[in-house]
Amino acid sequence: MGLRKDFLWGGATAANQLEGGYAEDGRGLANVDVIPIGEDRGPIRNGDRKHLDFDDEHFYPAKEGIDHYHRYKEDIALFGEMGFKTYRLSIAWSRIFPKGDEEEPNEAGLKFYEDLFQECHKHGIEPLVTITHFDCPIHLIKEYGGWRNRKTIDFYENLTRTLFTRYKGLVKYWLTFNEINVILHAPFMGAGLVFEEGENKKQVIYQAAHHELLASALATKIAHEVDPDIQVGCMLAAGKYYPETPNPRDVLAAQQADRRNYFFIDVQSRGEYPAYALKELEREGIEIPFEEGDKELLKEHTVDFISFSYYSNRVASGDPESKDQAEGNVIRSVKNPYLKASEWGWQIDPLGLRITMNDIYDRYQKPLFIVENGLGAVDHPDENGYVEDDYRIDYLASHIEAMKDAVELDGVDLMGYTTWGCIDLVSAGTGEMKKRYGFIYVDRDNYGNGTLDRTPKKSFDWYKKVIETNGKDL
Ligand code: BGP
Repeated sequence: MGLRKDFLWGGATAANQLEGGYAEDGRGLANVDVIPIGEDRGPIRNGDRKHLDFDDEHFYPAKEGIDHYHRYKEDIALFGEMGFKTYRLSIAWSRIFPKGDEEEPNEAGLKFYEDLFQECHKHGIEPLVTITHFDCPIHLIKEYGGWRNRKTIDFYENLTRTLFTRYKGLVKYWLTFNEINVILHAPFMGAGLVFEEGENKKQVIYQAAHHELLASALATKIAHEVDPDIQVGCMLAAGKYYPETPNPRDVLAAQQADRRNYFFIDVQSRGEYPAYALKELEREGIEIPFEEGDKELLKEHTVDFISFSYYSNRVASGDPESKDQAEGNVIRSVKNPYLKASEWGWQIDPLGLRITMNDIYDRYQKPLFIVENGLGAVDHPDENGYVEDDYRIDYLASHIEAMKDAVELDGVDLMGYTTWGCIDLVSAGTGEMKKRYGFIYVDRDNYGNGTLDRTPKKSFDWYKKVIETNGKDL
């Protein structure tokens, strides 16, 4: 009993939130680069405002991130010191194909990740790589409209074939799209979508989603052809919906909200569009641009495992009266009166992790991988830069406890657990540095000031012990 002997403990990051070096070694501009900090962030992320270049009025945190591009060796050494078995990171598409539609890749970009993967292996760390984590070259958006255009599948195919071939033997675990369901809530960030005035957004979103789902299946096919040892996963911003009350109206609302979320994974894992989605889209006059061979591609190349992020479960109400809303990971929902919340209003629900794991495992019966979980908080370093982050330790310990229960008491097959933002990085939601998740403090403020020095926090030693004891000593 207990977690697998080869349980993959580690941490997770995303290229655009930590690398910096946005214009170095031939890298092109991406959607995530041009999402500024401040009040314009929301409308731009949502695709409601066209903003495809830098301007002097804004600060763009992704430009420099935490300078991981130049300091990755130091960072990976610290991960190694904690005993990480895996490190989840993402590729910046525009480092490999600066515009996205070139035939030949940029060697300097390929080399950067090759060196980084080798560095991981030097420390006994297995890379877990997200191919696109909210990342689309700007040129593809300007020229083709991002994922709304079916041609983007060809460019992604070229990207993935290049990656699988080049990194054969170096990377075993791949994820095709980070939080694929985020396309519903932040379509510019999720899929490079910018809306024209008056167009049917839902039509554009589901058309783009169809293209992403095909691209994901195609990548899975190519990965297995290039190297049968590769395992490919999908990635969901998870969080089960509780009905607000036992009123059947609320129960139905929760079921519908769950389905809207699971739709993507239903396709990626079961290989076909679920009946409930086809009915809803038909009712609303949304057309999915199926072409010959699409159904077979989806059916034949389903994912090997299901990965997901978990920050909190959600609440649905069938009552049309508006309710108190809680903030959350991209998605807001009705406030749960039984839960406390983080400084950013995200509700904290460790038991919900067990509930979500059971729900996903019941639904798909494939191995699960928790690839994001953590507490965004303001840290207060002492004069030596040391942070006593007991609040973070408490959060993580209670979630790991619930995760172990799902494995040991409920029988869920779990491959691993990577905490979000294992080193402080830029927040995807707010663009801030002060919202920190890391075991390692980075001296950097919201507007790019600070030495960028790295200092392990109290949680660093705690997590090291957790890994050493395979989750026994919390
Ligand atoms: C997920 C993203 C991450 C990450 C995390 C925390 O949605 O996959 O990129 O940022 O949430 O969110 P935030 O940075 O808004 O606190």
